[in-house]
Amino acid sequence: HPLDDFAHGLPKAELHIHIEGSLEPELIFALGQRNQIELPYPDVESLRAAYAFTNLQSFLDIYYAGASVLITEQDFFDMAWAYFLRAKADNVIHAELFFDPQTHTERGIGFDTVINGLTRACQQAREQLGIRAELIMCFLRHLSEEEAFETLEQAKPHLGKFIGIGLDSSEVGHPPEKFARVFAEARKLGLRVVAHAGEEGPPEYIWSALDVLKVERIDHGVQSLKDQKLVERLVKERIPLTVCPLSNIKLCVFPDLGQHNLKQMLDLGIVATVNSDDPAYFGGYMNQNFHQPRAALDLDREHLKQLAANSFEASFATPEEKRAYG
Ligand code: ES4
Ligand code: ZN
Repeated sequence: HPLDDFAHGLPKAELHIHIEGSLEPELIFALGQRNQIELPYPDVESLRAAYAFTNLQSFLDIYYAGASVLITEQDFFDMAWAYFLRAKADNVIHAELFFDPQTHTERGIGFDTVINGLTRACQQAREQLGIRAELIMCFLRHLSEEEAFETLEQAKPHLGKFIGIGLDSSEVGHPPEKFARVFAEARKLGLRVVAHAGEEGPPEYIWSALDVLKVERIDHGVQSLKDQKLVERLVKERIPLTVCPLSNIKLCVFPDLGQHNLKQMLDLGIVATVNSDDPAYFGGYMNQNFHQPRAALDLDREHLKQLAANSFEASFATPEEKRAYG
């Protein structure tokens, strides 16, 4: 479709990608072999066949298992580099990558190993691909506040290597307020702040992410349209939502793309962006997250232009970088 060529050609920023969710089954098996790690699946095909999710938790169980093959700094580099090559092919010129240090430190992998491998890939992406790449460290919300504080301590020697913090993993039952104090400390350190909210959880979690954690963007936020007052606030304050259409379908947040609320968001004036979330698990990188909703929701040229423009507005690029992006 000509509009898909148009969307493909637009320079874009990707703001919601879990780098561990870019680990393709082929790379999981290659790293498993390199590190002599037994996987509970005999081959790539049977692993891929297990990617049939019913909700967020059913996905997270497999996602954490996949990440168990990551051992060395080179493994983290290789994972991120494979993502940057895909991003380049989709005309992503700015990327803010989530990483989950606790998924690795819990298995005895050093915080330094994780962040140094990822940082080297980000540097190489700038130098060789012209992609401005930044890291955002996420706390796992199913773990305790104390464990989040320990992770922030481990991160302090690396403050120049990541621009902000986020909050991910199992949402329902783990409201933003649980992390009020650790987010306050991170803000004092000058870090940017985002959180997943309103993916499966209620609009109340979006309110508390804004009012208690004082986040600058909401990751997902698709439940916000249930709350008229919240919509008014998102529009008025230009609070961006990093929406992940294919993710929402794979995790059964919406029954199909034709029922996704992305187009409504744009028509209401919400600063919505499109992102891939965990592309190796959800069936597509950035451009697929433009093409499939474009077809299912009959998005027009203006919607697509707005999504690309929103991605830069919502990004943590500096004002100078934003000017350079046009
Ligand atoms: C995630 Cl889709 C999603 N939601 C919450 N946490 C996550 N971690 C990785 N993908
Ligand atoms: Zn996510």
